[in-house]
Amino acid sequence: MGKTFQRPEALSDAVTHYCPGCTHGIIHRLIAEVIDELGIRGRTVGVAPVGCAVLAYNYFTFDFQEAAHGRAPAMATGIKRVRPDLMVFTYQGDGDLASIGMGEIVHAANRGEKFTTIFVNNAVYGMTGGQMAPTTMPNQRTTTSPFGRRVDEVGMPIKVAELLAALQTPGYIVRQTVISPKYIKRAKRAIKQAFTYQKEGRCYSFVEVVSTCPTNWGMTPMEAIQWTQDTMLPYYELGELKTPETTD
Ligand SMILES: Cc1ncc(C[n+]2csc(CCOP(=O)(O)OP(=O)(O)O)c2C)c(N)n1
Ligand code: SF4
Repeated sequence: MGKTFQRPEALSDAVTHYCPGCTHGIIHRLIAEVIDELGIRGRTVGVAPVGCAVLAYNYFTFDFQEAAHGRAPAMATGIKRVRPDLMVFTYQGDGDLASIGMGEIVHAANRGEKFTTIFVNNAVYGMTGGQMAPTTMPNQRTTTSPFGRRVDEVGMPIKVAELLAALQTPGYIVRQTVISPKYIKRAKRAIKQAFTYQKEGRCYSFVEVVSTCPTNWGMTPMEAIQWTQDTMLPYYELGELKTPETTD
């Protein structure tokens, strides 16, 4: 009997260090499936962040680089400009991308660099113990906002996808999530579309994935999924914000 479900070739068989209920692993799998389906494993380079995905290079079977915190877009720019034949993507959390790395991502998108970003928005700094991030929800308790995020003091959470979609440069900007099979299928379609635009040399592509961090949210995996659904998704609306067709 043939196997109907197996590990993608682009995913290694290493056991990940991610916490139970963390969605980083699902996103890794989707990226690996897309890379297999597009037949690009031999010419793909990922750029790993500083954050919980810092060890991402252990989990894939293609080349990876490690960037300093927030600097993955600069490294991806260099790789892609020197080797435009390669498929290059950055994998970044919201602390990495939307805080210290905000300038990097805005300028890379605005220059229309022909790489792809997978942006994992879990509303906190996961790796360092759950501090408030630019994406933390109003009133959300974190280790640095023990009484909840005060929007009168620090403003509303930044919607990075909307921010990038406002740029005039053509690009593909989309937000999805992976909290249920229905959403996982849509997230995979978005990742595949992003890589396809890159393969065609069309534009910069950005896939935000609304994600969970049960450990730092102080929730069970199921509670984290429910909280994402009830609290994050009404604010971080899913769907395509921009396609190259609408700006070409
Ligand atoms: C220049 C620099 N500043 C700060 C840090 C500390 N640091 C490491 S990971 C991290 C936050 C990561 O959070 P996020 O990017 O949201 O990813 P997650 O861990 O949630 O996946 C921070 C602040 C660092 N390593 N380097
Ligand atoms: S701390 Fe949060 S983001 Fe990091 S592996 Fe654990 S659940 Fe995932």
